[in-house]
Amino acid sequence: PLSTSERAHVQSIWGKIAPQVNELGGEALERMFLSFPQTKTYFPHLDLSHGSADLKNHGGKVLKALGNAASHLDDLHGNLSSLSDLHAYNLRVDPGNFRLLSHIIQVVLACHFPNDFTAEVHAAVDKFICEVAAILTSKYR
Ligand code: ZNH
Repeated sequence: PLSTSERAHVQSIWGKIAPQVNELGGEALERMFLSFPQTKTYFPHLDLSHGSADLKNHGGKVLKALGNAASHLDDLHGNLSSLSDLHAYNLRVDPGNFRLLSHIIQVVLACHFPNDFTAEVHAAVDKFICEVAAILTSKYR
């Protein structure tokens, strides 16, 4: 679980992300698809071209879900329960891809918030996304 200061770091950086989830989320997806092309296989139905509305829309959903989780750190399992079902039973995303997305989100934060994304905030965000990913992949079998 996250310590008190890790929680504060996660919540403060998510306060900066919240007003621009579609832009930042779209950029994260675009970077993920370029750096790790195998992740594109889950999105044959979306327009993955640079700056597309689909990228922003889906990227926004992912970052919003993380922001929502960041404000429910005492009940992450409850907060993520339906998303966990979706990823395990419907989407069947290879669990390894969560590490890739986590890495990419951190690159986006480093680019956009160079002053706020200190080593400590970085470590807290990494731990947070790792906990979320563990929950989203916990129902796989
Ligand atoms: Zn996921 C979906 C979140 C990861 C793939 N996702 C989704 C959604 C959300 C999310 C919110 C929406 C839902 C609804 O609509 O209801 N994810 C998320 C998160 C994470 C993730 C938070 C981490 C952290 N995913 C992921 C990965 C992948 C994915 C890694 C791969 C690569 N997702 C996905 C898909 C989908 C989703 C495919 C579906 C889409 C559509 O729309 O179709």
